[in-house]
Amino acid sequence: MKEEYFAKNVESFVQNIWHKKKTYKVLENQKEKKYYCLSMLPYPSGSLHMGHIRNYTIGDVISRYHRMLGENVLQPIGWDAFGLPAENAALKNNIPPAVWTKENINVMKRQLKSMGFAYDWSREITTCSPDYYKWEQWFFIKILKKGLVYKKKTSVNWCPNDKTVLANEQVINGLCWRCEAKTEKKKINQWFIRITKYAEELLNDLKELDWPDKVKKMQKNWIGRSEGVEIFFDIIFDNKKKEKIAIYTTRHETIMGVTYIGLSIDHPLTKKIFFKKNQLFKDFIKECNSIKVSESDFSSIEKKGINTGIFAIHPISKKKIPVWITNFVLKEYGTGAIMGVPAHDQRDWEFAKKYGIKIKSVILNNDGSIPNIKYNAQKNIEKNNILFNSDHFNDLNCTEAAKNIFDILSKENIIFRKIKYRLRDWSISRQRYWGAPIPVIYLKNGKIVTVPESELPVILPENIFYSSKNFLKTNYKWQKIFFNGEPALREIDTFDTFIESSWYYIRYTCANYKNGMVDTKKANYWLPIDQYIGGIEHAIMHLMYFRFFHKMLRDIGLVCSNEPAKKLLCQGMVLNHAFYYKDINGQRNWISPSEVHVKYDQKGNIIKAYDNKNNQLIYDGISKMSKSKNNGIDPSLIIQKYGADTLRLFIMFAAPVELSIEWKESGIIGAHRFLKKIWSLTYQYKEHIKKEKKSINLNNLNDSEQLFRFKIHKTIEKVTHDFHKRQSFNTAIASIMELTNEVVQQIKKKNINHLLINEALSSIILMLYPFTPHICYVLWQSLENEKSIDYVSWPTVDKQALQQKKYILIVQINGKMRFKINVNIHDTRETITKKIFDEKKLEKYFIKHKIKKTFYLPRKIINFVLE
Ligand code: ANZ
Repeated sequence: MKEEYFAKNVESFVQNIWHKKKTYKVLENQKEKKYYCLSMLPYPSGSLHMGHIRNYTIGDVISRYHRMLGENVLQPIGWDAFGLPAENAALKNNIPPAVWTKENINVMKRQLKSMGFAYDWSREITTCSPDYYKWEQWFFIKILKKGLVYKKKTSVNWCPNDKTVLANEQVINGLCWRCEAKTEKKKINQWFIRITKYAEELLNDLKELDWPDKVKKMQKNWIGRSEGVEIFFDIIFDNKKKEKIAIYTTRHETIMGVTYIGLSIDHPLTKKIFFKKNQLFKDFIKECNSIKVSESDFSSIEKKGINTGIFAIHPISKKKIPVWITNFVLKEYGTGAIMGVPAHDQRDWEFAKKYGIKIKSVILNNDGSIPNIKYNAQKNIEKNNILFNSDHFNDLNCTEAAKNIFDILSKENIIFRKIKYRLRDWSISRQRYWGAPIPVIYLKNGKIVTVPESELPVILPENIFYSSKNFLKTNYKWQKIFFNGEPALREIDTFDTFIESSWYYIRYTCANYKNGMVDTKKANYWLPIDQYIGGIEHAIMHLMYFRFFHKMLRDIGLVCSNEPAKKLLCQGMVLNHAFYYKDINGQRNWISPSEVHVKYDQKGNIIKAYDNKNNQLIYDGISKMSKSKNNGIDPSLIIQKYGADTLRLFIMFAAPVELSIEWKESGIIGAHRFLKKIWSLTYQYKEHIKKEKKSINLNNLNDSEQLFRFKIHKTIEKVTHDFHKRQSFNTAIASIMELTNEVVQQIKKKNINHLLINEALSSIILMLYPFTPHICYVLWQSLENEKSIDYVSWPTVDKQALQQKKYILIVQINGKMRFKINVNIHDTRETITKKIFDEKKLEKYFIKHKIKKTFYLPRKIINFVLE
């Protein structure tokens, strides 16, 4: 151990040992308790950003802690290596996506290693490798044969910028989740997986999960279970009853307020009424199809429709009601037809208002008044609101009316309870090159067949010249094949990359397994994941798909658990200040933090900001570190300057894991200073410790030593609690720092008990090890411990030490602290007061003045108010 702390030397020394000894390689061991800790795998975008660093540091801290508890810990890592950015980079730099991706992986792998994460590198996965995607092709065929996959021409979300289809989940507020271009609707042939078959289970099993409520709620809303009824209405053509159509409603108690029927443009009846020849209809369809909004925005579009001139018969009043074709009724929800109740539904109201359709209110307000529906539909209807205008249902509340109406209509067999879901089947084909090929072949006779298992994987050609067109589309050499001697064509769409990330966590349990997708025995040993860590942005897509995949894998017998991950932690973002200046064209130029100079006033407000070229900068506030605002900090630079341990410590100390961190170089400096302090403390004391290493004789401790020992074990207790029960790592670190300060105080004393200092320092080093493993490795070694810290257990609390016999009471005079007194735990207030009066240093206060009042807070403070 050198006198001065050089993070770089320490870290490369320790990382070398880990690498050589394969310290974190694990095998299945039925005798040991397993712990599977997983951080979401990175996309190899080029280099690690601070968001990655935070995610992976949290995972590593938790993993190392569980290792110290004696558990068999699996912490793997891999690369989510397919995806669009590789194609864009290929176009820009004229290199094949595969080359770009692999180069990035190499860079990022080095960075991960420099952070000292305890990964089992023997299980590393790269999803663009044929060894990996072979098995998802195999799985696709398996579930296709089970009826869980189908191909359909549908209207899909289309990103005109990325020129590919997006799943519903990939459209956020009408924008592409990746490039934020406005999405469009387009009709194309797509492969789908029937996630809807699992809707009920995906919803119900949320209850089992120890996941943040926010994520569970988002999933629940996305699945969108709705309990309602289908009601059949008779349809009259040319004064004759001709058809029955079903509408879906969740509010059938409003049936007496129905003033029209609304059909979607794709409803079978719509097509029947208007033959293609009808120009009015054709124009309307064309107009509707050109509306470039996603489904989520449908309710807010301008309502439009055409009156069909056809009527439906109201099933209770038997009156004729008009049938309209509308642009706001979705084809794929419910039955694609609605009963319009404009008084009580805003969308229906907007439509009725526009076309002068009757609006009839049938439910009173909460206070019994008649609703004002002049400007809006009625809002805030509750189940106990009373009906009016509703013939023999008048005076019933909504619940009673719903029951009565149901009973009446069910006698005629025209009402049925139905459960609907918002969740749609997952469209998994992408019109992109850089993805796993879908293992399907199109025969000349129009038949579609799957690739024989013996021919898997269908390998994606890698060393290619890349153009903006879908490369597979123009690569006839690859596309044209012979199947059973007949010329045939390969599918040129590739899988949505969310497929790869839906099952990688299983493959880690048997990463090198050659005989199948999953080695069931190993998978069942490790699964479910005990702790999963990732960003909240994955709340719906990835976290839903991977639950779905797990259930399908269970149903084909490859795993036995119901859910992939028991516990989920969503880490907060890393934020930084952003600055820019506008150039002559009005373009914003975002300046990297390393080039920004800021002057502050006394209150810490920014007075002036400028860059290296002296451009006056505009402060844009604090926001997530991002490429678009150029406000990211390169982790490698921080590691180079201060070391990985400092970065790890800062990241874990700056805020509770689920909240945002504000980047502060001063915080980094503080963390570094703390590590230096521990280093020099250990350096100073290692000689004494060497000499006096005996077990502590607890009977010989004096009062102050007892108190010190109490503090040591109280800290272990607190930190353990913070780790285990609360996952509150920042407070754990704060407690370790406090104990360190106490050690510093202790060594200033004359009679130092070196054994106690050793106990304190050792506990500090052990508790810090999950956060800053490199420095702790060396410090531990320097304390003459034979066993490497990598194999030492988490410190345990000595209950005896916690039976505190003494404590410190603060003595205040007129509210100011004047003294600290050591008192026995059983001392009464009288004894304590007497002791204080006997104290020489306090004599001067009590001789001159009389005591007016005394405030006593047992075990904490005593305050004398003097006259
Ligand atoms: C009558 C009614 C009266 C409705 C009222 C609401 C309020 P959730 O709860 O989200 O499932 N609806 C049904 N199918 C539709 C479709 N294909 N496109 C657009 N809207 C559709 O929503 C169910 C409600 O959404 C249904 O209940 C129906 O309007 C509408 F005061 O029927 B309601």
